Amino acid sequence: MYIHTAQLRPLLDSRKEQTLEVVLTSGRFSVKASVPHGKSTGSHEAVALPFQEALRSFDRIHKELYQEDFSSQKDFDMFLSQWDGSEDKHVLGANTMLALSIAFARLMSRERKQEVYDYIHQEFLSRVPSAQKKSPYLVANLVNGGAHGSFSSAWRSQFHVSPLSFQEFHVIPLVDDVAVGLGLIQELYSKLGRKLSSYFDDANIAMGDEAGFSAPFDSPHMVLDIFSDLIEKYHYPCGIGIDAAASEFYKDGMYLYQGKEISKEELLSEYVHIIDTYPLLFLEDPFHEDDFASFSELFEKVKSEDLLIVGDDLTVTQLPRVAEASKQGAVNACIVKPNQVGTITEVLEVVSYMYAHGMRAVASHRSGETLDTFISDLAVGIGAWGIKAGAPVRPERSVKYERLVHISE
Ligand code: 2PG
Ligand code: MG
Repeated sequence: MYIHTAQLRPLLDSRKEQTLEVVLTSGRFSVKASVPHGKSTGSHEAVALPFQEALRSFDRIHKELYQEDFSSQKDFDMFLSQWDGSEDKHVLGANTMLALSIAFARLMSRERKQEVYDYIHQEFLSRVPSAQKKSPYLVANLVNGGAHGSFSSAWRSQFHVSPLSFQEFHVIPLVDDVAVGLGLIQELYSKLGRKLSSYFDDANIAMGDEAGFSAPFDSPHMVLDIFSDLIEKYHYPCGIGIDAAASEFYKDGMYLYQGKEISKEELLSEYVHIIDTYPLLFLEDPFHEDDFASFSELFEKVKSEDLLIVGDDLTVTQLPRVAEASKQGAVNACIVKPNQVGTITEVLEVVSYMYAHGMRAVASHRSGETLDTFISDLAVGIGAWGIKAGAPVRPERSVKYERLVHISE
């Protein structure tokens, strides 16, 4: 397939920060793809370039894009990787690369009269012949702390509590029907909102980066108690998840946890206590991004089929880090964020490695999102265990859920 025109355009993400989108045309078809941005980014992620810099690189590559007849996704992505030539993608920029890679996938699927998730699935089958398409479990972030929290100025003086150290508190409906799962999340969201109004002044309840609630909780236990009470009271078939994003509160060998310096051993005991007390299903980045050993220690201690210990900043959707996590027995699941690595081909490669080594995949949005819904198609196409897409109450998050429901229909 020949690319006839390629454009790179600036775009604002949900945090009003600049990101980018690509428009590609081929023959009769014109498609768009945009990419999100993280805030709690892992230091081993591929490099995203600021728009003006990205544009300079794009100006150099885009005419070359018109010269080639690309026969497959792999062919196109290899072209991008070779043109970039760097390990961390800083020449072309992983953000531009991913937008191009997704747009190319959309063009190919239009050409082949396929849905994007079918196209991804077909690509994936060549690596994992037994792969099944399926709707993922919804890992919905309803309380935003850490780097994603919003704090009103009245907070600290009025409540004298630190903001939550953990970044995300999820509810996870354990139902196969994605529309039913979404309905449960919406119900929980409204009930949670009403409950929070009974604890806090409305002026102190804000919306965090991923559209979950942000409020002066006195500890993570308060959030977990509220979640488990709601789940129990209404018999919701739901588990609970946490993304600690621990690199964000780690400094010089210690963790600044809820306003107190604690050691990794103390943090580990806190996790064991949480796991013993609450219906926890999912625990992401419990330790600093380079501390594979503490992940393994925790994993050994709490080993259970029913609890996912998940790598995100630890594994950054990149093969060498996922392989290291597997070798060290650090996790049994990994977050899959396409913009941590840069191309669809590399995403599929790393997911096939994960499956071959008994790990589950959880496709994920970023905290600064756009209206692009590629991750929903990706999640279904690779048969991911789950998807993180935030709280379904703001367009950049809701569109991901709507796409999943539409696919399942
Ligand atoms: C995470 C993500 C998405 P960010 O840590 O998992 O929820 O946050 O995009 O800020 O890295
Ligand atoms: Mg994370």
